[in-house]
Amino acid sequence: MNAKIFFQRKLKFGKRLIQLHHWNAVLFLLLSLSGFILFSSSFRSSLPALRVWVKDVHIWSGFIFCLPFLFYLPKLGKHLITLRKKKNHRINLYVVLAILFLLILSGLELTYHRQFPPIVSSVSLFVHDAATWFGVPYAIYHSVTRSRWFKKLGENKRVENSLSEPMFIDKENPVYKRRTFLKLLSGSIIAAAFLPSFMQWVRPFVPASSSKKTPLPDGNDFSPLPDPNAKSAPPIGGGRKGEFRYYTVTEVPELNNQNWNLEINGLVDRKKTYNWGQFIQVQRDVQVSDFHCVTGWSVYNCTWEGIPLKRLLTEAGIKKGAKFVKFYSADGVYSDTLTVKQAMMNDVMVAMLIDGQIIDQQNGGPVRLIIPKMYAYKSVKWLNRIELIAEEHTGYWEERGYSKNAWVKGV
Ligand SMILES: Nc1nc2c(c(=O)[nH]1)N[C@H]1C(S)=C(S)[C@@H](COP(=O)(O)O)O[C@H]1N2
Ligand SMILES: [Mo]
Repeated sequence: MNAKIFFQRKLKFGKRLIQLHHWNAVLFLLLSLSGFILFSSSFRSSLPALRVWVKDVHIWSGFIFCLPFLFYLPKLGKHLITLRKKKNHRINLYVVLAILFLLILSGLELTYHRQFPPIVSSVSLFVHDAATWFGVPYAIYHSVTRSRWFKKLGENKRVENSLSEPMFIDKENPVYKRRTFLKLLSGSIIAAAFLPSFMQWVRPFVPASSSKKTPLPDGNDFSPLPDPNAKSAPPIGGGRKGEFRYYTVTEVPELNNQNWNLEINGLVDRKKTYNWGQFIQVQRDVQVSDFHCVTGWSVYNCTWEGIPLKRLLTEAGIKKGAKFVKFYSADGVYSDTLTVKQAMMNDVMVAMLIDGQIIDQQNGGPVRLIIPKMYAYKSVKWLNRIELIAEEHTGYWEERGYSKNAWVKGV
């Protein structure tokens, strides 16, 4: 082939790659921003309805993001040939492709996570997070060090080459030294900016540090504290594995003997209000179960101690017309419902202790609902009222787009 034509084709190929690359950059930015909003707990509480919408945006941009990637893959071989003399560019390409592959694969699993057992989703979420923690700072570093502005700063015009020419690098050249220094500097600045939130993410996965974790200040104040059952302390489940991500759509309520009680009313034969002193007298059971959030994280082997809901409902006497059970939170906002049949499942529990300790304030204490077979958006925290009703009530998250079907596959 004529050398000139060959070179022109190569240029055209390069231009197309650059166009693809720009699309990728825009989509990657959109994905990072929406992903950050989904990850951040402050957005979760301040803009709850936005979250469901942002999740859709994230998933759709993820799908669109795959398109340039699919166009590119068949051309990968050709691209690698143009890079054969640029080792650093090749390494960069492999790193980026590996990150994208992991992000896309885990992202697909998370999109269709209901088809998989929760442990698979836990792994996917971990991979998705880890690839993001590595990929986003890397992408920022990449776009900074390849920007025109940065290159000017390094005054390295003579070192920069066209796509095809072999790179000549003189490591003693002051321009090269300056550029390397600037790269190191920007790399460190970017890494330092991400470090604090990265450490926060990584903590639950480091066994030694999670046990040393100082508990959050607890604004709840109840006395006397319940004596744990022998099966709870030490916990028969051997202690939970994993960390809760504390979620709330409101301020965290501060509860105590005065402002908390548990009401059972609506379509029941015997309405009942328990104050704290009475409530801790009710006979409690202990059960070990896993806790699954629909966003992909789980806490395994929780030893819960509390009152089976069935026992409370049977005591209150369910009237004929009652078809649903509505659960209220002391936060005044959150609620959810089960059918009476679901509410009578043996493992639905009004829980008061976890692993032998009273459920803390952030975790929904003193009393929260536990429904092991369903996603945790059903398990109302700061539970203070159980009402038997005739017509279905739509729960907080279901109203905002979560599925009414909350069954966890394979549990
Ligand atoms: N009152 C109240 N209960 C709630 C929520 C909430 O925001 N408010 N979030 C639900 C969701 S989506 C999950 S995953 C679990 C989280 O429990 P945790 O905050 O103890 O980890 O609580 C559920 N119960
Ligand atoms: Mo959740």
